[in-house]
Amino acid sequence: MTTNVSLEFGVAKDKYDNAKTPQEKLAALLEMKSTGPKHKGGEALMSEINTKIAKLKDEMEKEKAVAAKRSGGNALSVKKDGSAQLVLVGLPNSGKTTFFNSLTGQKAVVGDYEFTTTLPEVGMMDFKGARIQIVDLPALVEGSNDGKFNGPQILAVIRNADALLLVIDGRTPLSQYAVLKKELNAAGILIGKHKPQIKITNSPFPGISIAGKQFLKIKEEELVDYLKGNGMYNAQVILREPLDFNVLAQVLDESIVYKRMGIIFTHAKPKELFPLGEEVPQLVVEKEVGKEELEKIKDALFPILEKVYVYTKKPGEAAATQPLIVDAGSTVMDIARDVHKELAEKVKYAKIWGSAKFDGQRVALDYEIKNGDVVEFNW
Ligand SMILES: Nc1nc2c(ncn2[C@@H]2O[C@H](COP(=O)(O)OP(=O)(O)OP(=O)(O)O)[C@@H](O)[C@H]2O)c(=O)[nH]1
Ligand SMILES: [Mg+2]
Repeated sequence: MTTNVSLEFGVAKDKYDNAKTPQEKLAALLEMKSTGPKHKGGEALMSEINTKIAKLKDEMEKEKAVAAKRSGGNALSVKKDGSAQLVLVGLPNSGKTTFFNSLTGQKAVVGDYEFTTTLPEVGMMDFKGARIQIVDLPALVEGSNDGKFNGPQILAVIRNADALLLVIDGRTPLSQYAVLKKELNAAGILIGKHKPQIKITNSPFPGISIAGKQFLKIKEEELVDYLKGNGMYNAQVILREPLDFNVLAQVLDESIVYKRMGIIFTHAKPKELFPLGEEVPQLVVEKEVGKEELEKIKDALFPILEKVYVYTKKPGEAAATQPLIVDAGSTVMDIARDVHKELAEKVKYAKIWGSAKFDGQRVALDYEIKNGDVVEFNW
């Protein structure tokens, strides 16, 4: 390498020469690539760097696959850990790994070329002292569901997630969102909505009974015919939201899953946000997220997990400093069960600081806990 190079390039080259791990080597090479000579005389050098990057990535991928095989798993599968799992989903180069690094404090490799990430990266996000697992995935593309670029394996991880973060380049938000939605829907993953509040179950009693008929958007006979057409002659239908043929087909399709989501816009603020309602937080993030901003982002994203955080306490002692993360809608009893079977057996009532009318208010075991509550178990 005899070409005249910049100071920054020299620093990057030093890093490369001293790199110990393949990750460090790759990071240094990428830095060399971005600071290297752009003039004609530098072409040979740049091509040498590109070859090294390609080779290294290849080796790293093989190594990861071998490690995964040894541990008995599929290289693209992810073991759940922490209180909940949030998965990053996006097109190539949208900024998934950059945001993953912000959330987890990790230094996974970021690159200005497509498919930098070829295998899932897993990290932990600290949330008020509790741990939430973040998974950075290889990109989805048009055709993922048909098998392109490990699409089916990536979609399998998404299907299993507690909630999704769509990472979208704010410069082309509509087209990016359209591709993601299409691929997810094709894989039976419906985004941004709850499972419909509709239950259709086989019943031991003859005939088809329907509760909540005011929600029927099709004729009652049509519903009955449809169910019979699907082999359900004895069934119980409970409607708590509008039912048309479309929803009916979704409810009966057991392969469909529903995922709550948030949207992260990178690179630029989009002209306007998507009309998705308050249920879907939409945030614009910078490449470098400041500490304060990061806490705001975490608070804004937490609700999509449909969990609440609570601090448990014993009488006469201080409250725990780390919260417990439990399903939204959990009662005092649910939380006692989460803590210990024994506690669930002996607890008689709780005192609540936070959502109760006054601090230390005594509540029954079916009291529903809200975010940030302190719960003191008494027996
Ligand atoms: N200006 C700007 N650049 C960003 C932002 N987020 C990421 N980038 C840049 O966009 C490029 C791609 O970032 P990555 O984080 O590697 O994107 P990715 O979605 O993980 O890409 P793949 O792993 O290839 O799918 C890099 O050059 C990043 O530095 C952002 O918010 N603003
Ligand atoms: Mg990536």
